[in-house]
Amino acid sequence: MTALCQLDLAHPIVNGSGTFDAIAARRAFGEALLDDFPFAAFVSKTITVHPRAGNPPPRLWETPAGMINSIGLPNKGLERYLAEDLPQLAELPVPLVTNVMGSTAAEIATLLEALDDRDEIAAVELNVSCPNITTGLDIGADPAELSAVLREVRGRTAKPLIVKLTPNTADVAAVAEAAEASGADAVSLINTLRAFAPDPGRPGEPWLGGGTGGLSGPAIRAVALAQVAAVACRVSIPVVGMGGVQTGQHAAQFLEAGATLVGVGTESFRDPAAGARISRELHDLFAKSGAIDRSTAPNV
Ligand code: RRO
Repeated sequence: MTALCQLDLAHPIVNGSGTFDAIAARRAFGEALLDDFPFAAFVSKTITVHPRAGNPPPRLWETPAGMINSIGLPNKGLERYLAEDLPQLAELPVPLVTNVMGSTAAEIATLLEALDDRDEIAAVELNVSCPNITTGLDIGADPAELSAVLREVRGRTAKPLIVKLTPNTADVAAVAEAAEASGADAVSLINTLRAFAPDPGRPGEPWLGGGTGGLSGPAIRAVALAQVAAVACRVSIPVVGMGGVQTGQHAAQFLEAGATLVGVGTESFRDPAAGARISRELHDLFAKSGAIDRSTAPNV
């Protein structure tokens, strides 16, 4: 067993928010999905107070070792998430983490309050790191800004609060320290790295409808490992590490860097069962090496 913020988890592999649609997967794979669910906890895609259409297409660009997305937070909004998605997500055989984003402290407070009395939700992840939309408030890039927002909203929920940090900042460890000091129970990182894909047919113009996007996949794994290690040695709250994880060995590298849980993101687009495979590989790796089995040992 692994533990994160009082949640007992069967193993340390979770999904990165927005990279696995459990409702669509259940439609496609039926009850088999529930029998062998790929993740130890399920993190929802980001929801906002009001519905959002997302960015105009194209929304994806493939790079040599990853992809750039500019999805732009399309979601049905808080009210319809609670009414339509939550009952379905509550049927998953693992704890549910709901990911939220707001462009003001007031919006975030509204989201946290609305989720607080829903027993189906085990924890909340606050996304302060989306590089794809212009909110006018890059709260996750600056320690003081993040502290101010967290101090204003932290009391609005009794649930464990995971803050998903942005990698697009000068000193991610300083931001993580600010999150811990302002009431975060855990931090998760990294989100996508801000990136640009030129349109091959229109020199100087962006391919993506949203202009810039976020780079994910194997291309960012080395950056993610450096940021996770930098954060893990500066905070005492648990760290959920992710970025380009494709194998059990990659997951082990994140645990060795100080993560308590490991997120799988882009790899699930290629193989929807990647989470289950990676957790098996991780388990086998530790069993074979004789090292402390951090995939089953009690943790933080
Ligand atoms: O929706 C998106 O475009 C998006 C989000 Br909210 C995020 O957190 N990270 C990302 O790469 N894309």
